[in-house]
Amino acid sequence: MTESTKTVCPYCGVGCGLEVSPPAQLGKATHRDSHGNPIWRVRGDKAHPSSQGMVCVKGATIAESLDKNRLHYPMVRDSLDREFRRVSWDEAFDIIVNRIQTLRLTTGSEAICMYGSGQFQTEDYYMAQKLLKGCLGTNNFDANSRLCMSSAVAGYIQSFGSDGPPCCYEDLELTDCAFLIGTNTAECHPIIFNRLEKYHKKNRKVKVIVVDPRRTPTAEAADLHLAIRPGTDIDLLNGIAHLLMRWNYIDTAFIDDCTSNFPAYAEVIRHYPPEVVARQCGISVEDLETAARYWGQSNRVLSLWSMGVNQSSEGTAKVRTIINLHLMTGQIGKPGAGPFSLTGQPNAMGGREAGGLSHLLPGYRVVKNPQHRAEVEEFWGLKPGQISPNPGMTAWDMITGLENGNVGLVWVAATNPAVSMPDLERTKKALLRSPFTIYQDAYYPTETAAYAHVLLPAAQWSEKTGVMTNSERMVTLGPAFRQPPGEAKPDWEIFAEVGRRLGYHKEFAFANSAEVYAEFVKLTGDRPCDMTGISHQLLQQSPTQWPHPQERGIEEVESRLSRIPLQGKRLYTNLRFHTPDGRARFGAYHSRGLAEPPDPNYPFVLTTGRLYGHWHTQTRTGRIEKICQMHPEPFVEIHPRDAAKLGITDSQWVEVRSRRGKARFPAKVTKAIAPGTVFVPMHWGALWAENAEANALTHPESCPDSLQPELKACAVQLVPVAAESVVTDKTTRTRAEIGA
Ligand SMILES: Nc1nc2c(c(=O)[nH]1)N[C@H]1C(S)=C(S)[C@@H](COP(=O)(O)OP(=O)(O)OC[C@H]3O[C@@H](n4cnc5c(=O)[nH]c(N)nc54)[C@H](O)[C@@H]3O)O[C@H]1N2
Ligand SMILES: Nc1nc2c(c(=O)[nH]1)N[C@H]1C(S)=C(S)[C@@H](COP(=O)(O)OP(=O)(O)OC[C@H]3O[C@@H](n4cnc5c(=O)[nH]c(N)nc54)[C@H](O)[C@@H]3O)O[C@H]1N2
Ligand code: SF4
Ligand SMILES: [Mo]
Repeated sequence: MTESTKTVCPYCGVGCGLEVSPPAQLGKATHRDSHGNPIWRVRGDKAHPSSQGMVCVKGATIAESLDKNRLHYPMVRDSLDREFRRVSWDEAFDIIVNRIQTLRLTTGSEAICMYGSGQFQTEDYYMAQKLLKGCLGTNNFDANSRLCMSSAVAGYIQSFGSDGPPCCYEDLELTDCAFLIGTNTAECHPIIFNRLEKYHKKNRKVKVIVVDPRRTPTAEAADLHLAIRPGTDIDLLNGIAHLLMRWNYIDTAFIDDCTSNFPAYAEVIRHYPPEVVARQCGISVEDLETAARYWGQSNRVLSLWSMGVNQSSEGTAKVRTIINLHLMTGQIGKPGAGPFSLTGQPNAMGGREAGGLSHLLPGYRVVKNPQHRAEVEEFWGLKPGQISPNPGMTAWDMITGLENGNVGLVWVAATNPAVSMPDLERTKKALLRSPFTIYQDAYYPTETAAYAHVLLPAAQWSEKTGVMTNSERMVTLGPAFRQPPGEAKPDWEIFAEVGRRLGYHKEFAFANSAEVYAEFVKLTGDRPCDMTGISHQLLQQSPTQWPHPQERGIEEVESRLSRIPLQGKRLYTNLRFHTPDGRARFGAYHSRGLAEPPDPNYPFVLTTGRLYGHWHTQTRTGRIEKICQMHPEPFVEIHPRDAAKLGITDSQWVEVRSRRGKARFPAKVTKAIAPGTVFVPMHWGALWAENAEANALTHPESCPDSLQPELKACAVQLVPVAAESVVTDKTTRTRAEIGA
């Protein structure tokens, strides 16, 4: 084969198009990794509408990670202190199905749960929903997206009556003012940042504002950087609103015709005068006024946000407070404007469409809505009442469920909770108590494998065919173009086989993922995320954005959805929303601050996040030389003033302690971090460094609406310690060595 394949990058939610060609091409030298394996060539797909040929270092090097440290065969063990033994798929399926049947007969399905991932393809997500929420009758399916964008989902639903980011990437090149809050776009959504940067450089009148306690590469490029204290976003946003109101930059016609609840909001923002807000946020009144002026004087304002907003105990309130600013100034439903949540994972959006959180059902439906449940039951051919009316366990509920004995089986797929969950000591203890853990991953070892009774080898990107949706609702097909290693199987096939063995033959009679997708899209008919016109066949021609109803149905569907236009790049262009009265709702929120504010014992706020080259828990990027050279070791960023007070010098070792645990890092003394705040990257789990886990320190306190944990802030103390070395010999360590 010499032809190239078009696909989508499996890392971040930008969703860049890639073009991949086989290692050996006639007349050209084969590119090999350090083990001599031939490496597929990757370049940007110039025809992809989202990325236009651009890629970042992660996408460009993805092929180098595909063959290293893969899990090849199903493995089982009776208890966590035993060694794994290789078994056939048949035996693994028998063991799993027996466990599930026993639990259904004894404790009931509510003791069964699955923790999945925004790195699933939509087909994987859909099969898992049908298996758990449909056939087993438990809503205990949650995904790592709970830790990622559930606040954005809750905020959109509360303000607009439905989930769904209303903007598109073209807006980056049409705006007059980009307001980036809680997002390090330059490192985490690099191609979105490139598009904005290029446009900003050419159009100096365009303003870029960045709100982040760190001076990130994103903040470096801004016209105005507001280095607010962590957890003061609502103060800032209400403070901007206060000034917009005072200076009469508000759009009264829009407020009157298209929104509700403005009076309650107006009452709240009255309490946020500039002097109070500036003090609270730790910024100057001038900077606050400049931000409000940039916003108020721009014809088109686009706000972008990600984890600095969502990962908060008031995450939903923060999202709604951003949306409020758009509503009060009429900045929505037009080119270059709108509240744009950037999704983190490559298919977090597909997960939302397929109902991949414990309170959702496929097609932007919710578990609590009786009509939604009835529609899905009927479609799946289940008896009425089969879908439980109760939202299932969230990711953190599964941990507490293990603690209190309510969970009898936990099935983890495409996520590495032994690194990425909050309060790791508690998480690991709970995992150790699990009666039965299935772990389905592409790589071995990972930190979570140490807690599994059954390991199932997953085929990953390049080895399975499926669909992903990016931040701008662009749907792209990722076709298989290589064989999976050993006996690895696509996630959806594993779920479907378990379904058949549980007796649901008809429900899981799919020959391929195109058939799975075809069934899934039918459930989106007449829904805000209507994609009934999309199929694998259509996507083979080109990626496409939703809404995308079947041609013949568009007008009919539009009229049923109160004439909300169902095609086009932007949502809400007719200024009608999915709420019962068609109006967008203002949310009226006072700032509540951090769940665990600093105090004399724990005087610093720790914030955590990402670096440009690494992806989360390093299962791929830790095996790519170029990336490891870029980011050789973990560190803690400390402001020079704080470092001087504690007698800490650059590169000196520091122990960071919270109420829950501790970790050690070399200090990076830098003005890039606000005084009183320290930053640690999340990428170094127990396999990759000694005691450098960010989540040894974090807490699980969550937003009451979205149930998303506040991974962005906890109180810590800093203690200088003697020098030592940190980075370990990668993947050769045993279970005992990683503390399992
Ligand atoms: N290179 C790389 N890119 C990625 C990923 C990766 O692992 N590596 N992961 C992907 C995923 S899943 C996600 S979710 C996204 C995350 O993308 P981002 O959200 O951009 O990344 P983070 O580094 O987690 O956090 C962003 C910023 O929030 C700031 N912050 C902390 N506390 C506060 C606060 O109280 N207020 C405000 N305004 N800001 C605050 C932090 O200082 C940090 O710079 O990245 C995606 N892209
Ligand atoms: N302190 C702190 N903690 C955080 C965050 C933070 O900002 N700070 N961010 C949170 C956020 S936003 C996120 S998204 C999470 C991410 O945290 P995780 O989800 O734990 O991170 P990953 O390393 O991406 O894990 C994905 C796993 O899926 C495997 N995999 C890849 N492809 C496939 C496939 O096709 N099938 C299967 N079965 N497996 C596959 C990979 O090998 C890897 O083990 O971390 C959260 N934790
Ligand atoms: S920006 Fe995101 S989607 Fe694009 S190449 Fe980089 S990691 Fe992949
Ligand atoms: Mo994420």
